[in-house]
Amino acid sequence: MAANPSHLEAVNPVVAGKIRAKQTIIQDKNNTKVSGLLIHGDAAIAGQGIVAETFTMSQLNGYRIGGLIHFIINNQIGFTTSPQYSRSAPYSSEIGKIVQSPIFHVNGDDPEAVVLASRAATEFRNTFKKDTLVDMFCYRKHGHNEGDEPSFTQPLMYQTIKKKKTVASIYAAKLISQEVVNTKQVDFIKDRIWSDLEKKFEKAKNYKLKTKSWMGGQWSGLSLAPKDPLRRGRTAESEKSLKEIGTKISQIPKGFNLHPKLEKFNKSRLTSIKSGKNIDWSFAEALAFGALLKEGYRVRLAGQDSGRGTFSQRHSVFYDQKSEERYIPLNHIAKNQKQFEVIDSFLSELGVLGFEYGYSLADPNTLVLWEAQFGDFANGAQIIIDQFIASSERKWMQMSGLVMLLPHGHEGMGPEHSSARIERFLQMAAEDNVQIVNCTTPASYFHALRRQIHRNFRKPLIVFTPKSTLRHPNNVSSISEFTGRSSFHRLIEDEIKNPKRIIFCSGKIFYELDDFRTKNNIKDVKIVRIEQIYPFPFDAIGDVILKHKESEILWVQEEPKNMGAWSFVKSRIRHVLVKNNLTKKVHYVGRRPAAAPATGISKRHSTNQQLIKELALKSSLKRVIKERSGVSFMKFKNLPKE
Ligand SMILES: Cc1ncc(C[n+]2csc(CCOP(=O)(O)OP(=O)(O)O)c2C)c(N)n1
Repeated sequence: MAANPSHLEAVNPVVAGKIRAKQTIIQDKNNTKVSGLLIHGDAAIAGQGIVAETFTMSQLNGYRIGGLIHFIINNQIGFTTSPQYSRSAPYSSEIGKIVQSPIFHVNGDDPEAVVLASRAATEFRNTFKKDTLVDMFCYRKHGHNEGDEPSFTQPLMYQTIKKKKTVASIYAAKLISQEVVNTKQVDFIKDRIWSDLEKKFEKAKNYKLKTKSWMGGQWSGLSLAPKDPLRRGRTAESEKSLKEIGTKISQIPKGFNLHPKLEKFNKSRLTSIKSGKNIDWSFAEALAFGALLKEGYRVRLAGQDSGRGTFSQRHSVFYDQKSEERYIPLNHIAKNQKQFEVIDSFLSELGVLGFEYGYSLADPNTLVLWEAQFGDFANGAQIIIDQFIASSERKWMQMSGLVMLLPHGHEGMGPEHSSARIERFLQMAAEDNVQIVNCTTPASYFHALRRQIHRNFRKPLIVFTPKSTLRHPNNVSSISEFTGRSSFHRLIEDEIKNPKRIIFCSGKIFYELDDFRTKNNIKDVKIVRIEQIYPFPFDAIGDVILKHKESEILWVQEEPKNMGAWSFVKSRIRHVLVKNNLTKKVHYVGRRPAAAPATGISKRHSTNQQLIKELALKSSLKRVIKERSGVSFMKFKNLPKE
């Protein structure tokens, strides 16, 4: 039984994902050993878009599970709403037709017919490996809940229902008339069922949650997260192994017609792995995946166009230019390696994220990642984020090691495609429910990914990922940052000693600030990158602040003031200051509050970006304080030249 939130139908793709994982674990290639049953209401199945998404995925590579059985308890009403207001189609089951599913309409007053229809549906699913539906026409005896008065809204229907005999008594009368049972036997069966239910009801009152009982099967050996804030895990990999992986994934089989640009791509990867220098973001990701596969963990990455990568950065699948044959280098690194499954998902966020979340529940030993094309599209999956990812450990003791990759950053591309809504993820973070990182180096990302598997607990990981800075010349790591005693660090501090000012920031703005600092030969401003924003690294930030008690402290972000991490970090940095008896403040530098995440005018974007850098690195504290509501180039008469 899947844990099911109140949001009707949201559980559908979660169930499908769980089934896919279970089938993969036991190598149920024909989908004969694991299947699922979804129970729907007639209003919900007709109304909720996630139903269509779950049907759409049912026949796709990467999502196929050999069909689900859908059972509609069609009581011909949705809370107080009649069918004519619930759907435009004649039947609530119409949605099944998008994959030509057979649909069995059956009278709920006839239990034998219901059993027959259900058996036929099951047999069809098992034979043809496709979704099937049973649409059981019935009625709801009382209101939506026991206290509701149904005749406020459906008076005629409820006059009829009141007069109707129950299904049990109709069926009992039929069986008695056929001399299959007698009245005494019917009463005996009824009593037995009632007393069984009563006993279980009483037992449920004393049910105590046992952590252990949730940690069985695939989860055995795992436990709840420790209090230790570092939680590093052993994530480094030997240089020899990384070189082996890096070399293997940058090669193609003989006779494979690789795109000429990808020959260069491979060549450059070979050069960097050989020299141990300039390992970029996507290469670091491939190395993280490769190391896990070699160690015996599966990796499953799904997202729109994830195989190639939205920014043409990943190229985890090569296509023969003559035959279009696919070659996935990560599946050719070692003899006993596990499988890398990379899926160009269909165009869904809600259903797809639900599926991957479900997968992660059933298999904690696969690194499961969902990638948004751009981070802002994650809001299409908000129900899965709120109802499952953020809250499921607290609500249901259900852990998940799911990774969400969300491209984020202001690059003058306009209000769309700029923001993964960092602020929303931070707002939902509490009680150690998720991990939110904004890595600024390939090695930091490498360790964050490997940490997901190499610790004995699981927590969802939200990663804000780069776009233009995928190729920033400084966004590279050396092999020593992946090997030996290297690990994930929640903060990255630069070498500046005795700074007049400390800038705390997170993510891609670091590179712009750093470039500006170098260009302007600024030597007294320290930049500290918060790589992990949640759980918030209070201790590490305290260490930096205490080392430089006299320094001014700024928070710098490129997002508008009502967005980004500011509203989350300000009270936390203040807390660190107060705790250490420091009376100074943390000051804001960034854009002023805005309705849309970014401007649609590229020039305005770059001017504001420039103002942020100037204010953060060159201006006096007095000026910073004056601009505390955020920069906006509209206010400046003499615009700086671009
Ligand atoms: C996504 C979502 N929207 C609204 C609700 C509130 N709600 C709960 S039950 C219900 C009616 C459901 O009707 P139907 O699907 O026919 O199922 P029934 O309760 O009749 O079995 C509604 C609107 C909800 N739980 N989930």
